[in-house]
Amino acid sequence: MKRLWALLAAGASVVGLTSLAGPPAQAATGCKAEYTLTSQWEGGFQAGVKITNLGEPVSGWTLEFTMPDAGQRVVQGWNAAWTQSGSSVTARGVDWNRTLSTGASTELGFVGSFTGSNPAPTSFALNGVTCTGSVTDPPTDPPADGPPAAVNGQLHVCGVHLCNQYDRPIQLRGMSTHGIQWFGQCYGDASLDALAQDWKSDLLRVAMYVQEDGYETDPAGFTSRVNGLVDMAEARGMYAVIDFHTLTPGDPNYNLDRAKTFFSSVAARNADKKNVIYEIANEPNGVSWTAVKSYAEQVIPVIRAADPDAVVIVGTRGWSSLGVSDGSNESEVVNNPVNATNIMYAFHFYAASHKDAYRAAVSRAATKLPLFVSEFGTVSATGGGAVDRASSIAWLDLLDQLKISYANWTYSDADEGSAAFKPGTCEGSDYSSSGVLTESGALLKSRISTADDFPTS
Ligand code: IDC
Repeated sequence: MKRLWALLAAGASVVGLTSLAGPPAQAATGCKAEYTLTSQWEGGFQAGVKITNLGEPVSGWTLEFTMPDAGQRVVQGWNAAWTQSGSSVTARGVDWNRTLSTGASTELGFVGSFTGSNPAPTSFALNGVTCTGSVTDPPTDPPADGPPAAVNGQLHVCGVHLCNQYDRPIQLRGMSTHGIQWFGQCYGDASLDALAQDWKSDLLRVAMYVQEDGYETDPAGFTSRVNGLVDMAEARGMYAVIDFHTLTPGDPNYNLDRAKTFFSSVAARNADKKNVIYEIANEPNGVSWTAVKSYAEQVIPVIRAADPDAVVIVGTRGWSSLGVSDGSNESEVVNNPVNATNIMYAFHFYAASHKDAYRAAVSRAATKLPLFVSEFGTVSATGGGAVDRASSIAWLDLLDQLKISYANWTYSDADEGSAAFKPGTCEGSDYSSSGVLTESGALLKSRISTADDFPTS
């Protein structure tokens, strides 16, 4: 009481007293903060902060640091609750990383904006204790080495995220094939080498149309082509999304028996692989969510029976728009989810057609549903027309911020704006020079080839 009185006499505020009366904050006696600028573009950047607790164990922490330039702002962060006041940034630990034993580390990140220069932040402090480890210290752990599927291993859904074998959220960034019935010549060794090595793609989505001269015309042949592409992706350390590319008709139940036959076969054949993700219906359309859910609840058990631990992506109403393109929204899924675990919901968009209202739906839905953008285009929903750069970049920034995995339509030389390569490219063997890329291809290659953030502990 004497001490409190002394504080009051010294002018301590009621707020100060309230915090004194609350649970004592456990102060770390030392810490290290490592800041990495992972990418930067005009007016924006992405950064990671690794904090290591060098003091007593803490169960609840707050990291503070200062942005040196007045124009630097945290736009959105992850793995912590982020706030900014003036130049001072605060990140508070979240449920799964709030406990840090002595010597333990956790990695946070954020997307920021800047107007002037973009210097590294200073004055890192953990629970009020200055982190004396210099921000320029070399990282104690070398960056994850090796191809994406090797580093991350078997994936699973954790909360609303896709998690790797270390139970840490990751984002996969990659490309979708065009219809393999039409563009098979685009998926040989040379093009997949370029995708893995030059593009540093984490995944290949294999779009196997069911109609339009696809699977229904030759089930055994298409099953084997899909398996061949899964193997080619695996050999290059990439994940493979097996896309049962239903489109017309839009009711996936029309293909229910084909889906059961196809997925029981590919799931059994690929059960031991760690690089396979199953996408059971590309774009349901003209059909209710309950019909899609019913389809999913019949196909998923077939996959689980053969391959119990693989992630499954479920298409959503209105061309996988979470219902938005049908005048609905994500609540129909939130209120009536598919009765299965380890699943994600597909969200597709075409940047020139689908803008703020769709981005708002994704921002809302991402707090409640595990989302996977298994297809998107930089152009209009026809797959053609001009690249909408501003909308595409807004989308890609949002997906990066939310750690939502994506595949771009298409890694092909189709004569349409969404294709990454100029027409005729797949008749040759050069997939690497900048001259073969379209505007869309150049944009996606520049985004996908930046360093991944794959935690390994
Ligand atoms: C488009 C192709 C185009 C093809 C058409 C019909 O780009 O060459 O003629 O399909 O098969 C989707 C679909 C995807 C579409 C794409 C662009 O999943 O199959 O590809 N799109 O229209 N949903 C929204 C757009």
